[in-house]
Amino acid sequence: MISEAMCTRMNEQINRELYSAYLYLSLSAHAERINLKGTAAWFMAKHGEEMVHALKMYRYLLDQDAAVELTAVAAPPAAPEGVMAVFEETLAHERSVTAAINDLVDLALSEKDHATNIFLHWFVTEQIEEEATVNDIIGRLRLFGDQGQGLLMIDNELGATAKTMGQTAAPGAGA
Ligand code: OFO
Repeated sequence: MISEAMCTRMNEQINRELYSAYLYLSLSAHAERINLKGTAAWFMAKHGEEMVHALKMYRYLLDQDAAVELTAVAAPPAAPEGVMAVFEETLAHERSVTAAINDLVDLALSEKDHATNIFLHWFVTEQIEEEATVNDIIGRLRLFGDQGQGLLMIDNELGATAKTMGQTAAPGAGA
C-alpha cells in the first residue's frame, strides 16, 4: 500500500519516462535522416530502455494495488542543429529526470515508505549510469570532433553499443 500522494507522483514519473521514450524515438528518427545510423540505433535502444523504466513503475503501482493513470505525453521538440547539441540536450534531459527521481526518494523517505524507497534505488543507480554514458559521448565528440572522421568513428561506436543495450530486462519485468 502506498499513499495517494506517492501514487500521483509515480504516475507523473511514468509520464516522464514515456516522454523520455518519445524524445529518444524522435532523436533516433532525426539521426537516421542525417545518415548517422549508429546514433539512430543508439537512440532507438534508449527509447526501449525508457519504455522499460515506465513499465517497471507501472508494474510497481499495480503490485501495490494502486491506480495507473496514463496521461497525455507531450510532443518532443524539434531536434537541435548539430550532433553535439543533440547530446547536450540529452544530458540536460537526463539531469532533469535524475532530479525528479531524487524528489521521489525524498517523498518516500518523508513518508517512511520503505518499499518505494527500495524500489527507487534501481532508478537512482540507473540515472548515474545514464548521465555518465551521455557525458562520455559528449567528451568523445569534443576530443575526436563532431564532424567528419571523428563523428564517423563515434557513430560506429554508438551503433556497436546499441546492440548490447536493453538486453538486461524484458518490458514489465521487476527490478
Ligand atoms: Fe528513465 O532514465 Fe532516462 O530518462
